[in-house]
Amino acid sequence: MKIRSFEVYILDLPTIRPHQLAMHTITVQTIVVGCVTDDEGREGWSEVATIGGASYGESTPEAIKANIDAYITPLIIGQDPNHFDRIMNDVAKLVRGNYFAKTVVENAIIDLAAKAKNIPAFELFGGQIHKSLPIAWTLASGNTEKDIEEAQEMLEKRRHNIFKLKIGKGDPFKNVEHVRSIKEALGDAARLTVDVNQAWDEDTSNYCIAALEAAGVSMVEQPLAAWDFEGMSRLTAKFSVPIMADEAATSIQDVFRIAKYRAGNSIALKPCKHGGMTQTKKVVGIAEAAGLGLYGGTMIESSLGTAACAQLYSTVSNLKFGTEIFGPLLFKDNVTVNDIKFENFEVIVPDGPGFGMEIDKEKVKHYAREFSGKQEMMN
Ligand code: MUC
Ligand code: MG
Repeated sequence: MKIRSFEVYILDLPTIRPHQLAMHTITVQTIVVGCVTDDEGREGWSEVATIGGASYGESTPEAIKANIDAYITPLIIGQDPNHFDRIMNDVAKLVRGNYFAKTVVENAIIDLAAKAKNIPAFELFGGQIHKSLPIAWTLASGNTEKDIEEAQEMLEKRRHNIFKLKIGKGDPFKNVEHVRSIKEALGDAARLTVDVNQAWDEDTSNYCIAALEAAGVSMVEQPLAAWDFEGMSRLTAKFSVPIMADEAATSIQDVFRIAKYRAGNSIALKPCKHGGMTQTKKVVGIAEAAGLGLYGGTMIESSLGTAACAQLYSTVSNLKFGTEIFGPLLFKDNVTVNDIKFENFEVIVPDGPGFGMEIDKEKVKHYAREFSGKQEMMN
């Protein structure tokens, strides 16, 4: 079994409503889809999502595709997909950083290797511990009344009872009032967390986190800039509400530093940030050893990327904060034939071969940028 080709597509998927973060409002989400083929004609598919071009992180969709095409694909052609860890170790010797690009590549190879064995990918990571996982929804319409209505609808439908509020954009003090109003309206029926996406300085954080704690918020994600480990450390020591590292928690070395200096007492996992599934399991190990709480994070992937995250998170024994892999529910359309199921406040982990998803090539074609010149697999 040998890798024959690797193709990368950039897709733009419209969302059902604007999704407002500190640095960008998503109306169309850009995902990067990878397809690996082997010499027997099998395929493996993968996806990572990016937010707001270069405004959220350094890995833009265009750079992910360019770096895979130019630097990673030549290293993996002819390799045996079953040895994905060895392949990615070899890639790491010649390609620095580029975690999102490495995730596209490793995930597609894993999907292929698992499908060839006719097993779900989680079997390659120790097997499934959870068949379903608690699932948060992000309220990010930018309007308090709309957010309350949306949350009440989710509670009634028994789809979500954990809500994350994106509060990095605009006046921090008004945003704290926004959180307080939502908490008052929902009461004990829901758990509320907030994500600041690096938008505050330490003084603002000191004031606002105290107010959020008093309002009954149950977790504060990335209040300070990703580089500010010392500030995160001081906030973690000062407050009893859990402080989560997200943008700061990328490489396994960064996560080790967070653990060592307690620059946050919990970690948002995202395979794309860490460089793939194998690296994510190492992050889990560091966090477990250091007693850090874990969260099954998202970059707002569509059904394909969400399935991969769900499968990996299902192998983690304790996700203290549950997951937020709601991406497929925010898109008007998805790129797989089958959908991810959400019921009873949980996401059901797909358990078919590979990531358990069947790709819809017509949809990939439809949403892909610059389709001309695509290779035979898409015909
Ligand atoms: C982030 O920063 O966590 C996850 C959920 C959401 O609404 O935005 C993302 C990114
Ligand atoms: Mg976050």
